[in-house]
Amino acid sequence: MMAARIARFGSSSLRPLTRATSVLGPKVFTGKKQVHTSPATCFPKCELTSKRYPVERGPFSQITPDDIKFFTELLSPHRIITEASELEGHNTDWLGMVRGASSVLLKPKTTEEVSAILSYCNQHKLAVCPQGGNTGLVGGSVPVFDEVIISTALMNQVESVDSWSGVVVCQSGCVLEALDQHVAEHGLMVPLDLGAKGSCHIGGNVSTNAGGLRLLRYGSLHGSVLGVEAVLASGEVIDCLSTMKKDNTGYDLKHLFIGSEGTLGIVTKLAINCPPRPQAVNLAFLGLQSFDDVLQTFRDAKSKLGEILSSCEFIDRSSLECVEENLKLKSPIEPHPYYMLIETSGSNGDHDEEKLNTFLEYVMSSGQVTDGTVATEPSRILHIWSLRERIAESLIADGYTYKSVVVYDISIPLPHFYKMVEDMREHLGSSIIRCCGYGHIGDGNLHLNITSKEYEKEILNRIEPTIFEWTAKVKGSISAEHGLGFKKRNYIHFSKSDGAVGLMKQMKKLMDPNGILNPYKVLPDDN
Ligand code: FAD
Ligand code: 2HG
Ligand code: ZN
Repeated sequence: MMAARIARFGSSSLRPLTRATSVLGPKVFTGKKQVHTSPATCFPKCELTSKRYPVERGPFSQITPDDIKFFTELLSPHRIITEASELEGHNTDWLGMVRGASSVLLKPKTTEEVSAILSYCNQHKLAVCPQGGNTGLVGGSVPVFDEVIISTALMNQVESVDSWSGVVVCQSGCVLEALDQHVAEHGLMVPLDLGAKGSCHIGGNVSTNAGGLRLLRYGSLHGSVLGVEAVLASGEVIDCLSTMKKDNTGYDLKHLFIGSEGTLGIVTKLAINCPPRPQAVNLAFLGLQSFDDVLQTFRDAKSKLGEILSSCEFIDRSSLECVEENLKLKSPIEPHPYYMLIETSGSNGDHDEEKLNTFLEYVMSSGQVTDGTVATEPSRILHIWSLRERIAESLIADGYTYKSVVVYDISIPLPHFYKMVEDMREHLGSSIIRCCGYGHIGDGNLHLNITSKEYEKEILNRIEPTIFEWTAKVKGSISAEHGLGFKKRNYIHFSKSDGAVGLMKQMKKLMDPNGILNPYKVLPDDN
């Protein structure tokens, strides 16, 4: 019995593989992108944010023909969008849960143009909403009312790649996947990977401090980003575009722009430290019977795989069923209550294979893992990754049927990790369709998703603030990697002290005295 199980793992020869292609490339996103370009045919129009949520418009001016004239002269007509049908996708978020009513979108190409736009908007008290790939999940990337959308779509130039140091300097509108392919030509990789790679922009990633699938190995963007160039609300360009790994000259201001979700400045350029692209990548997909087994397997993966462990992801049965049912993807193993993806990346295929096999033999012989498979061919690796990366997309498909998907992205101490899903499922009972959990278990980051038949305030009231109280009680974070945006701003106090929030407000006042940059986002409303 055991020999047969191990054979499933051990028989494959682990071949060197450079994972240069995308798991969820533009092809898959084409479908989703249609939501943004022709929402009426693809997704039911969601209610306006200003109607659905209690929020008051700030004291900003409204756009006038003179403003349009100024922007048109600055950018030329084809880089200013005022057509309602074209704007629709940029007014609506990826989840289809928030919708603004902006009547103008600007597409600058250079830092100087961003500076001129902001300087004008600041003088005329016009609020703005910076937008990258519009894949954010907390309602930060779309206007709440009629803010001017400033898109980085045309700021997609790579300035330099230093293959000695591994540092790439680029504009903020580079699509993550395209940037990764570009640095691959120099034997490097962008130290960030996530399911939205085919659409999200590196500037959006930095502005949200996105975590993703390999934070376990390469750390957060606060470590990988060496330099930032950003434009303040006043139009002043702040050049912190250091390319040095060591630079202790004064306050490290770049960190203010990493994770501040466009509320302190618009990020225009970045310098990123890229590690060498691994030569050998292997991916194991495991089935487990209990959550204790999941935790033990994670601990064993860390100790037995050590430096080659590059990702450790978790999926529960309901999440996998959602991908199987809604996207028709097939699991390579029989149904289990829990699944794990364990990826190794290294420079020596034989060495990695030996280590991975030792680990797998151990977890199988101890009974922690009851089934599994190792992908060695690129196509199988991509298929297995798609089972994990496309869960968010499959839940949206649930949303087509059930009309409402709420996403909770929570950091939680590992012993409590799955208890939260179980408690929430019990708490919500039959009022919902699905309550499932998956995520970056290697970083203690749970994605808890709840789908329901309709958007019902009553259901939301049963989830929030209970879920945040629960998280605060175990000293977790109410936003692990997606940020606060519009939807979570008033819950910040569950994870930050009054003193910390007070200082954040002072910093906002100092850097954006008129509050034009992404208003109604990140910071809580003044009550
Ligand atoms: P947008 O959504 O356009 O904007 C996000 C925020 O950043 C907004 O507040 C916006 O105003 C601001 N912003 C954008 N560009 C700039 C700029 N140049 N300067 C200043 N502010 C700016 N996130 C994770 O952390 N990990 C994941 O694993 C992950 N997986 C995902 C999978 C899918 C399928 C989807 C749809 C989303 C996922 N996300 C994940 C969320 C999202 O992709 C990330 O937050 C991403 O970093 C957003 O990038 P974007 O370019 O789409 O930014
Ligand atoms: C992921 O890791 C994303 O797939 C999306 O962060 C999370 O939809 C979610 O809950
Ligand atoms: Zn995630």
